[in-house]
Amino acid sequence: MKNIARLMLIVIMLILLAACGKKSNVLYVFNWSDYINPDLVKQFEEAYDCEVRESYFESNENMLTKIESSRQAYDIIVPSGDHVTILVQKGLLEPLDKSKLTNYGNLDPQLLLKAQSFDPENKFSVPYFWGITGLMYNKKHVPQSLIEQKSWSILGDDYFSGKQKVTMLEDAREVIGAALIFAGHDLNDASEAALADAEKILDIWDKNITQYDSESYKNEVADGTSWLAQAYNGDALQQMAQNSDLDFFLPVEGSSLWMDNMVILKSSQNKELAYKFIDFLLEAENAKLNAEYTQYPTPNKAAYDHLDETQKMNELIYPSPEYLEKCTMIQFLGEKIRGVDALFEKIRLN
Ligand code: SPD
Repeated sequence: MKNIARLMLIVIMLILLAACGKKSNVLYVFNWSDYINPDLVKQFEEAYDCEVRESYFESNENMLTKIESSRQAYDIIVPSGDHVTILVQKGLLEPLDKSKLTNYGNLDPQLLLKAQSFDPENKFSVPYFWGITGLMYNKKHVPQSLIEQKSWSILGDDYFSGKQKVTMLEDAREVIGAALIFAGHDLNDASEAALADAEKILDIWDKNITQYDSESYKNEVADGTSWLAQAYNGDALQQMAQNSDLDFFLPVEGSSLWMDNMVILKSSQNKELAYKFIDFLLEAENAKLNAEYTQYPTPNKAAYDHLDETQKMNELIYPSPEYLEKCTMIQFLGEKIRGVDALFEKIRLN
């Protein structure tokens, strides 16, 4: 009996010790993977004596499903613009108290204006990074002659036929968007006629596509598992920094533009800490370190001004105004998204 009591005492002491070791001030952040400089997270934890628990998603759609179905109370999430609108309409976001964001003024006013297309008045979201989508390839496997045209058409090239070496993103708006652009339509055109044209193109490309994926593609082009992949620019540049066999281009026909944003969920249990985290990432030097790490274009003007010239001059990160003219921001489509999603499902499953 005595032994049992002693054992129970030891167990209770161990539980208490474990609890003491844990931080009670925890911030739950739900973000895209490889999208934050880990040193900044550590610095924030030290400065605010807290723990940041990060979890990751690979598509806006998966993020939304998780937010709506999981019992995990996230504090901050990082949706793309069209999904900010969806989350606002669902009543899931906290209107921001900008007086708590002392570094908000560092954001580029022109980009804040652009963000109003999905968040009028910039009421619920803080731009985190923007970006552009293109094609990453492995030079060891894709001959230069195929790249010269710099066209989306490479996705359907016979060179890849039967080889299972091409991937596209697990992102309906990006996949359908690329086909719409290639067919000469606006990226946000979800009319029946435009989607029918996109489908014809996707039927050709899909013969070469081995998977629609937004996570493993990064390493797979690097290790030769695949040779060509539709890719977000920062993801590609992160890989290129480690592997000189890799390269990336922006298709001549134009591409998609998007903006990912920090938002606080209404259900957040730790809003004060969430504001501190967002403000910390908005601070100029921190935003600069974050941009250097992720290789994505920053909407933080104060950070941009202090970036290294090589970064600022890199047109794969900050494309020329002429190229940007050919690009379109992914917009919220309302009910019309059903047609886009249905086509993506059809292509993926056939
Ligand atoms: N690894 C970070 C990827 C961020 C991509 N977000 C943009 C999605 C737009 N369709």
